[in-house]
Amino acid sequence: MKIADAKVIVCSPGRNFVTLKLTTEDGITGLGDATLNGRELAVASYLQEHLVPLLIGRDARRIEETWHYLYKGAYWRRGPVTMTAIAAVDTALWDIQGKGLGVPVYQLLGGRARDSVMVYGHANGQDVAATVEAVARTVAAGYRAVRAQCGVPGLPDTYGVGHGKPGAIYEPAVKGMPSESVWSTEKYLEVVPKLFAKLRAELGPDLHLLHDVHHRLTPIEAARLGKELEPHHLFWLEDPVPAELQEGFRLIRQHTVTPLATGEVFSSIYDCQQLITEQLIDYIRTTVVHAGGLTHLRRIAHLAELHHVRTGAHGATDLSPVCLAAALHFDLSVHNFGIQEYMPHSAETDRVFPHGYRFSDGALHPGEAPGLGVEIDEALAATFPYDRAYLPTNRKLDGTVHSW
Ligand code: CS2
Ligand code: MG
Repeated sequence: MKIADAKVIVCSPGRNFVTLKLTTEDGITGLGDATLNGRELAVASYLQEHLVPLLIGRDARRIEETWHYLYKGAYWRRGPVTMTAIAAVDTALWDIQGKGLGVPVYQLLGGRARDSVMVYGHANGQDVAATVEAVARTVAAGYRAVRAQCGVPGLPDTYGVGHGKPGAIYEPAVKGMPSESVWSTEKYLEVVPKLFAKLRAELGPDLHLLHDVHHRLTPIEAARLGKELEPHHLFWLEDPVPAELQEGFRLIRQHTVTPLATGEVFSSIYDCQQLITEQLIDYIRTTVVHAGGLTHLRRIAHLAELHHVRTGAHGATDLSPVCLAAALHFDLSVHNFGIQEYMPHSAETDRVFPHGYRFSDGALHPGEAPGLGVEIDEALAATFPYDRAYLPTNRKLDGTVHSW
């Protein structure tokens, strides 16, 4: 079953997505997400210029061999651009394999390890009271797990909350350039424990509560936050510190039993090897599109399983429905699944990527269609051309550049 065609599709139905579409000589198509938010065209060009010529004529069924051919064959290993491009090829090959055999991809990955995939939704508000209301609304919509982010008094905007204008969370002052946020660790650390005390008191003990620090603290600051949140029993505290220094998590661990999650920006098992083997985290957030596809993500999950670490794949809206579908097949089949992030895509995005996954009762199911269960409407995609956009940048109150 040879690959006859490989097409890189860039579209922007509300935000930019890069999709790889492979077609075999007998007409089976497979899709892979290749979206790297804010750096999309680097991956599109890596695929178009460097991988497409290698794919034509290859046997689409040799998924493991192709992964190593692209990884080792590049000589230059790892990195988000390379690993996102490899992920796209790998995901598309799993899709083709499933369609060729007439089964959903999760059946190829060992079958169902559970009935459905518990997801967490997002809720945010300008202040504590508004955030508590937003979480209650999310629970009323059926979620059993909710990530809560709250505005910080004294700061004009905050990660996950923005300025309060719906649909314009990160709208830049100059179109096509990055927006700028302002940060104060002191002000942030004042409000977050108050938010979770209120959420627990109002919403009871059963709801899973999560929070994303978005890489902004130092280990000792994160340890203080983790300790102060202990009475409120978080499901996890996410990205408390930037994780390039994996051993930095040791210090947080020494001080708190609040569960820790990290890994959405990691591109390979080597970014989290120490975090996993030393049991410095509880959840690994690597996902299909940025960590080398289903083939590599399963390797990470298997290492994590040996060390009591569960999965909690990234699922923000900058990961396309192709990635979400693939993530659901992974989540359904891997033994040490923890939770899946879920932010519904915009109506335009859902129209461009018709899919079979469905939300009900706080969980998603990938559906029973052969392959991944997601397609792309290329004619519709072509009506949404690429539109350059950056992620925001962040500065402390004195102007020092900080992690966003
Ligand atoms: C976030 C993301 O969903 C999350 O946990 O950290 O929203 C992240 O900021 C974006 O995916 C970046 O592209
Ligand atoms: Mg995050």
